[in-house]
Amino acid sequence: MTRTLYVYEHCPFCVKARMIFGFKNIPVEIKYLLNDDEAGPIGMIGQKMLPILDEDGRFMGESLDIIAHIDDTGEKVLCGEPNPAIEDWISGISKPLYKLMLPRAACAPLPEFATTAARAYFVRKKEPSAGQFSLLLEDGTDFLATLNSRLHLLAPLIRSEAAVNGALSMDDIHLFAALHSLSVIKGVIYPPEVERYRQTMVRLCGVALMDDYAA
Ligand SMILES: N[C@@H](CCC(=O)N[C@@H](CS)C(=O)NCC(=O)O)C(=O)O
Repeated sequence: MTRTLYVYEHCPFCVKARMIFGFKNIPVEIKYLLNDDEAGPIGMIGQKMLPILDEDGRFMGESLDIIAHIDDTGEKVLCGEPNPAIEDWISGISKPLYKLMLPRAACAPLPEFATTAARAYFVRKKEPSAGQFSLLLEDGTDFLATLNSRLHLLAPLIRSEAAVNGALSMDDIHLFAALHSLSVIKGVIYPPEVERYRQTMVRLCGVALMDDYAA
């Protein structure tokens, strides 16, 4: 069986799909598409949406479907119970995260933005909902303060650096994807428990953070 996962590096849904392969040590080829490549995804699943898993020419979209499908291959690893407080924490940061992450991702040297046209496509598509990127980049102080204070509330919820609730669960998928998005934002301060969790998750799932591009 040959597996290819089509992704954008900045995309949290793509991060989620990538994580399950790392957790389970299942080989997969990661391919980055340009952000303005509409024909590729539409040709595979009928819409311009990543992630897409290609298994020997059979295509599957939707990150949660991909995760469930791969976790059902061999022994399951996402066996832990979710904690509603983690879901609440993630939804509590979604607005400041979205506003700060998108304009920074758009400036980062990510493979989906390898051409000027691909980067411009992303900006054109996201600005109507997020706001003008140049303005968001100029004044994000309040959003950043909110994120940093929320991170202090996350620290006591982390029961183990290798699994937020003590045993790997969907909460780890959702939480690490949010922390991955946060990693492109300069000035985010991670309490020690959160930092240990981030680094351990990188080792376990094999998905690198964007710290090096933080702006
Ligand atoms: N429900 C989908 C959502 C995936 C999604 O929203 N992907 C975004 C990237 S973060 C996308 O491909 N949007 C189309 C675009 O960027 O043009 C999933 O979980 O897989």
